[in-house]
Amino acid sequence: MTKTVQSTENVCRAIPFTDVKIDSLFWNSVLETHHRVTVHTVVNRCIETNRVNNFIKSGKYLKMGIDKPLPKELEFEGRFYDDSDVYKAIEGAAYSLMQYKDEALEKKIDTIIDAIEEAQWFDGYLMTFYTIDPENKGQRWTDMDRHEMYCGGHLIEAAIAYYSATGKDKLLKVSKKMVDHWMKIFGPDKRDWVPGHQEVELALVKLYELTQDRRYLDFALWLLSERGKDHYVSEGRPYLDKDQLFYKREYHQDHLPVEEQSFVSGHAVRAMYMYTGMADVAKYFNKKEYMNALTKIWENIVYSNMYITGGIGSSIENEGFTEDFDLPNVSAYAETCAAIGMVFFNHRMNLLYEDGKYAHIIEREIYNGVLSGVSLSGDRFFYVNPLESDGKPFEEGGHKRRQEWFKTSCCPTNLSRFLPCVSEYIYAQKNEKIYINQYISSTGSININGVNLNIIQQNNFPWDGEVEVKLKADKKVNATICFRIPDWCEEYSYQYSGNINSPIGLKKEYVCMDIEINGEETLKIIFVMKVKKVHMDPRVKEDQGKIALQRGPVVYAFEEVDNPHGIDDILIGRDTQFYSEWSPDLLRGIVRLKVKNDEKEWNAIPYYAWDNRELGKMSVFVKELIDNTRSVEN
Ligand code: FUB
Ligand code: ZN
Repeated sequence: MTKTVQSTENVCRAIPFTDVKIDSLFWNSVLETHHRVTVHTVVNRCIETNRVNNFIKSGKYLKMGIDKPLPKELEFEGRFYDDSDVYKAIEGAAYSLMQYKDEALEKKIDTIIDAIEEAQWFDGYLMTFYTIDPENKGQRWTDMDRHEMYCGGHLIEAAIAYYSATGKDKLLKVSKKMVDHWMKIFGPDKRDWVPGHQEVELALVKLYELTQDRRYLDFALWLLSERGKDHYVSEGRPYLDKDQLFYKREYHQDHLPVEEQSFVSGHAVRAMYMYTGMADVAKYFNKKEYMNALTKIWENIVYSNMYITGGIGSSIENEGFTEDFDLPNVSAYAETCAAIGMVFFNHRMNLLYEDGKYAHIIEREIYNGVLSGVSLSGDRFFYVNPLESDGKPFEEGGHKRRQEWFKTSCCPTNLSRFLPCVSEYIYAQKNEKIYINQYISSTGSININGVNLNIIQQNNFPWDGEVEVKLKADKKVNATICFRIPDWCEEYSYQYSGNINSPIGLKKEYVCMDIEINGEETLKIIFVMKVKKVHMDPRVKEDQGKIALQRGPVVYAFEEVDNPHGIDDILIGRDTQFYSEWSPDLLRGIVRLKVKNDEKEWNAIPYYAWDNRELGKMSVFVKELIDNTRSVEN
């Protein structure tokens, strides 16, 4: 039965990042580094590591004729899903190009896109691994874990981004031809297919949004509906034992039909991308059963499977979830991509439910679990984000330090496409209701019933909780402005004047005010930012008797380099005093915490900034002096 696509006219939508200009001390430097360094770094590394070359070789081989023997010099190099990195690097470059002109970068991307086009088979198929890997060439669509649609999904996202940035549609045509090929083979009454690594679902929804061609939306829904029905076929990866967690059906969220899933499981990135796709599809098809499943899953993630940093997926074994409350610090996997996936998922949930509790998580991720993935220099990355490190060199069993690149480089390329869009998470709108979800100095251009409204936010987040919002409209207009009250904030106050009605109380984590904007109105909201001692749920064994420090949205860590007497004997109790100190020359400018106990003093830095200096121990959680610990002080 054909499902009706719901009108989205009256749904809450994000103000796109292209309509929001950030001007924030903190984010300006992150974004400037991203544009100056990260974007180029990941594009160049895709070139240097032969990822781009695989496309060039595939094009040459296709020209020779796929039935001809594969010459040695045209053989595939790397891992089977490496095409996806090239696509994500293009996507990141596209977003950067929307904000900064860079002819050389654009030219470079155009050349890569030419190579991608040439690597596409005449029938639309596109994946270099199955084109030129000597043992797998021509074996397309035989193993559902081999990421063909995962790579394809990233291609779609890159194509849309590049088209939006430049108006050039070559890659978009390639991706549509690829999807046409998929839809000829797979679908109701055709072959079954369960993508072993989800991603394609959310990408298809984006393609629908751009083209309004609902076949893409239907295909996304169909792919989701394939799960949990014993359709999955995979040889498995040869280097792992079949009994391992890796092979359980939870690994790729295929253990139950998606609407019956009620707890988080398996590989964290796969899971987050799938939930994001489900939320997208739920919006267009009003699928209540998906939304109910997502609500339960969300609670299971956030209350039982998430680190204080927003990191998720604690185990290296399956790059994902194990049992509830199993959140070890030293061996935390907490992949950067999974934290990014959490943002995607929570963003959709925030818009679907107009509930600030999802934006709380986005805030936690962007200042902690995501941002820790990239060095302050913009060219070194964490794939794994532990909450504690013994400071030993990797060769002696310690943690890997930030790396220039990885054999599997999903995280650097994901960061490259994520960061330039961070302003997408600041404002949302439903008719005349405006949500301020993130406190980032910026100007958002919003349209309310044909009236242009500029919302100008000024603050010094994440270091200071005072927020000023100016509303400037070109005609008289009524609006409701909703401020998210952050989950870390226990005390806040506001000031307003003019045509602003008193706020109604807190609802779904927002305080809303009705305003008649006649020219310009100003509001101020002050979130008291104190150092908070955070306990994890007592069922998290590793953190029993321990606490972490958080100030505003920023989680802190103790690094050996700031603590000449070491960090092993840090003890925090009721009499411990905390001092916050703005340190402009340290780690690109941070608020450093000084922690004092009688004669002893320790320094803590934001977790995201750790491992940017010399090797040493690090810990987010430290011992708590029990029975002496009830107050929170500044
Ligand atoms: O398999 C593709 C990507 O590589 C996954 O998302 C990451 O977890 C890593 O395994
Ligand atoms: Zn990753």
